[in-house]
Amino acid sequence: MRIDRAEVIVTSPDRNFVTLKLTTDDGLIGLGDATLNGRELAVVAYLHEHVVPLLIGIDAHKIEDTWQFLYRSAYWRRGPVTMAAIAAVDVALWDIKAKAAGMPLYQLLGGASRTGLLAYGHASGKSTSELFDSVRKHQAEGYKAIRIQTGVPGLKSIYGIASNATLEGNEGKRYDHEPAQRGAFPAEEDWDTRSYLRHVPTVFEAVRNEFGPEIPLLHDGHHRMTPIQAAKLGKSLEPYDLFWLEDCTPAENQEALRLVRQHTTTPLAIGEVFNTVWDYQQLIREQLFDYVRSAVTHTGGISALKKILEYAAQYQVKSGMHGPTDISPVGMAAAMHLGLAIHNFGIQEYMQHGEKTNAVFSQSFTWNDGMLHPGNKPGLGVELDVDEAGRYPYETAYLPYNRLADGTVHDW
Ligand code: KDG
Ligand code: MG
Repeated sequence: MRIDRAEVIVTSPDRNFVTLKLTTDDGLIGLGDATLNGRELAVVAYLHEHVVPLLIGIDAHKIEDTWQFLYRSAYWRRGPVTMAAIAAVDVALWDIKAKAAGMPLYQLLGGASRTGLLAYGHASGKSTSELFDSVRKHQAEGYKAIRIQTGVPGLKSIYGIASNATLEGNEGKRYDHEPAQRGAFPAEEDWDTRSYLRHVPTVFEAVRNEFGPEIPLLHDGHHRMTPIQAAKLGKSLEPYDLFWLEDCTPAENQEALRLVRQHTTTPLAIGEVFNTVWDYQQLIREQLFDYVRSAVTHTGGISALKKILEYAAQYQVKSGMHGPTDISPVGMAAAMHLGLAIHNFGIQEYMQHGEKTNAVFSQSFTWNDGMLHPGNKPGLGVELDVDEAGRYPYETAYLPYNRLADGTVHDW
């Protein structure tokens, strides 16, 4: 069974997605997600110029060998572009192998370790009443775990608030349900850490008073704090029993979490911008955090993320795979198959794609009573309608960036 055709498909139904489609000489199709939000075309070029030509004629069964070949033969290792490209090949090959076996992919990864995957959604509001409405809406949709993001007095726009899109100047720019916006230049947002640190605990207190102690609540700090600021936030959120505090410090400094850890028992999650096990090495070995945030799409695929999660399991660190709308339905399906099979599953982020996206990618996963399941079709369970994809050409879009009141660029 050899790779006969490799195509890179770019489509922008509700937002941009990059998909690798491999076809074998006996007609099996494998899909892999290579979407890197705001830098999509860099991965397209990497795949087109440097990966696709190497794939034609390879034995589609050789998943590990192909992974090692793409990683080591490039010499220039790691990095989000390289690892998203390798991930797409890896996932497409797993899709093909599972189809050839006539099994849903999770069976090849060891079989189901649970009946479904607990998922969390994104509730947000500029004001507390808007936030409460959003929590209720998520509960009505079945979510049993909810991320809480809130507006901060004095700040015009802030990460994670769906209604940022209605701000003056942002009309019509937002697309899908997350912060990237169509347009030729990143939108500017504002930031003030002291106001944020003062406000967030009051919001969690209000949410606990309104919705009770049971519901798992999460929060994303989105890389904005220094270690001591993050320690302070973690400590002040302890009474509200968070499931996790995510990306409290910039992710590239692994040592930052040592200080945070010394001060707080609030569980920590990090890693959505990581791309190899090397980014996690110290964090896992020193048990400096609790949840691995990597997506299959950004971490070299199922083969590589499975190894990271198996390493993490030795230290009681669990999965919390990244699942915003910039992970395509193909990437989400890969996450669900892996999450179902591993022992140390923690929680899955699940934001839900829009109707146009679901028309391009038909999917077999189920969403029942707050739990996801990848379904039982052979392979990943996702099909790409190429004609439908062709109706939505790529559109330039960027994530926003932050400036402080004095004009200094800050982490976003
Ligand atoms: O592309 C960037 C988004 O995926 C990111 O901002 C979403 O932080 C995020 C999350 O936790 O979902
Ligand atoms: Mg995040």
